[in-house]
Amino acid sequence: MKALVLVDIQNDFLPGGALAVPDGDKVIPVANRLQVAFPLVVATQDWHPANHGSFAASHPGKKEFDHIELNGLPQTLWPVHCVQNTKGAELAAGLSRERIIKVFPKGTDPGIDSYSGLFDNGHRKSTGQGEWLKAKDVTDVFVSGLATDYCVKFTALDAAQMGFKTHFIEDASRGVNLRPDDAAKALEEMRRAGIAVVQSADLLRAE
Ligand code: VGL
Ligand code: ZN
Repeated sequence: MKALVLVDIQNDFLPGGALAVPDGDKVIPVANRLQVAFPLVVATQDWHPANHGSFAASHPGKKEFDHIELNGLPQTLWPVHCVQNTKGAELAAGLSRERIIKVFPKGTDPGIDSYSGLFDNGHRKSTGQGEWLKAKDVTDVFVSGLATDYCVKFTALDAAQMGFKTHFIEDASRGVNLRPDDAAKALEEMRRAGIAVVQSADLLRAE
């Protein structure tokens, strides 16, 4: 059984959003085409409380994109984004919703970030997504969305670590690229972990 995992395709990660990913909106039509090619589609949703520890605003004297230690873990400080029950946290308006059978929120604990849709950054708590997919007899996970160099990469790495045959859909994803080569580096890191890099056309052709 194959599952499509749509990572954080939310307003705040689109151009004009609080933590805009360059060309982030370009993944929406690709994600919509892909959904019909999969028997199972799930999504993750970055879902932070307003005082989340990953926000620069939660640390007086610190600036956006500074690096700190948050409860023993390295943490990049982000602009306030994806605050629960705000417009910015909603899934992108253009994203088809009919086939998404479950949405997994993450990053809800103010004390720890969660780039991966499966575990928090300290691997202390599971979101339940990996276990849920296993219970549905999913063997192959296809990860796409925003952002390649953060939440997409860590979701794919955790899926591979949990034993799923994991695929990264390159053209259905975009990177933040705080440094210009971050997305390219993420791709290499995923490859080294045994994750297959594929294009949406390869998957749609097979239909
Ligand atoms: C993300 C930074 C902070 C992401 C989420 O979805 O890639 N990046 N929160
Ligand atoms: Zn976040």
